[in-house]
Amino acid sequence: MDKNTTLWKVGIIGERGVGKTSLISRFVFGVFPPNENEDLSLQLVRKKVNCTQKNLEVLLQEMDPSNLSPKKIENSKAVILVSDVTRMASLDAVERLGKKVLDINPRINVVIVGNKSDLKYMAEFWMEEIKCVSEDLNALLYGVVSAKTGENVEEGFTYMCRKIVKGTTLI
Ligand SMILES: Nc1nc2c(ncn2[C@@H]2O[C@H](COP(=O)(O)OP(=O)(O)OP(=O)(O)O)[C@@H](O)[C@H]2O)c(=O)[nH]1
Ligand SMILES: [Mg+2]
Repeated sequence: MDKNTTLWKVGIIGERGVGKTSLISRFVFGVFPPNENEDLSLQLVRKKVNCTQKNLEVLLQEMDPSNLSPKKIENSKAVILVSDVTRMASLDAVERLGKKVLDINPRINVVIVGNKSDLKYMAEFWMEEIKCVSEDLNALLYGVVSAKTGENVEEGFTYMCRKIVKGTTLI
């Protein structure tokens, strides 16, 4: 990494099975389901982001919601709170986890996504409900995504980084 590169740690948090690993795999490697030989949940995964103003790379880390590490959250630039649109309880968990994260690091950028948008016909919630939670948590960005089809995944990550860059004067 050259000295002009900025590296941001980004935590991925959400209840069991919402698709955290799948989103990382889709974004970083462009594949779904994740390669069985690579346990992404144990690794920090790095990826360049196409952001005009900066050489920017993100270091993604899936975090265990039952054992959030204050140190990791303090060191993260952003957190992506993931829910599964087919399970309302997973959005309630996002609200709860988001508050915990913000207690630890009030300056962290919060992004809220409802994953599995390809299962829209089974959805228990959609944009309206995600918007409510995102207002409560003062989120930078929210939306529905699908690790399976790739809908909004690359765009969402890129847009998140561009928004953070715009709002950041010093890194
Ligand atoms: N239909 C659909 N299924 C998905 C999507 N993303 C993940 N899944 C499925 O949901 C299940 C859980 O996905 P994971 O990526 O392992 O979820 P996780 O949040 O990392 O799970 P834990 O690490 O166990 O907490 C798997 O069966 C995936 O194939 C999606 O966008 N659409
Ligand atoms: Mg996982």
